[in-house]
Amino acid sequence: MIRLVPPLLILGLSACASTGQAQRAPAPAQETAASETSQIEGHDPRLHAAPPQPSPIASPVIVPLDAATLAPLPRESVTATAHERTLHCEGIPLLALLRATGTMPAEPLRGAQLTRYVQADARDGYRAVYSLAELDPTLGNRKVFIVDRCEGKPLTDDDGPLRLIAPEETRPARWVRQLKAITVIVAP
Ligand SMILES: Nc1nc2c(c(=O)[nH]1)N[C@H]1C(S)=C(S)[C@@H](COP(=O)(O)O)O[C@H]1N2
Ligand SMILES: [Mo]
Repeated sequence: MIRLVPPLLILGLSACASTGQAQRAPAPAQETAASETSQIEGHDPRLHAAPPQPSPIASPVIVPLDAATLAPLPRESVTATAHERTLHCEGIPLLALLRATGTMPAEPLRGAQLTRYVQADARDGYRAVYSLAELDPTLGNRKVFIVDRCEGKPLTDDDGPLRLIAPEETRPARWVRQLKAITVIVAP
């Protein structure tokens, strides 16, 4: 009976038993030569993308929200309706704050500037982002305000003292109450 087993199979079985590992058959000589050739072609350095360059724009940049920064900025009236309630508020365009602090260029955004966004953080941990491109008057041209008064009164502690309001938006989900920080970030 044992004489019927081919001698090569017996050799293979004994090799596995001695190392305890699966054995891999060597590739035929012709195949090895072909794959070596294609590897050399695939490593032509002229065909490689340039490595990522570090962003020339600082990130993250914390935008000051103190009275000294906000006081000289233009104030506007803001009327906004959400959840069937209309608010009459006063505040500063977010665009004006970003431009005054150098985080938004005066010219239309281009190139890497299109990857920047504004992160708004609230004291209760709520956060929302707006892209700079949304705010750019030549792109999204969306109005967002930092308000400090509504219905002729300063905001309550629950809402303020500062709140974001985007009057063009149907749902007030990004109208961040208890605004604590504004940070301009380049998308990683
Ligand atoms: N700080 C903070 N701002 C917030 C929220 C929040 O939970 N915390 N909720 C948002 C959502 S989802 C909505 S709908 C509105 C609710 O605003 P209102 O309480 O003035 O109606 O606030 C937004 N701003
Ligand atoms: Mo909401």
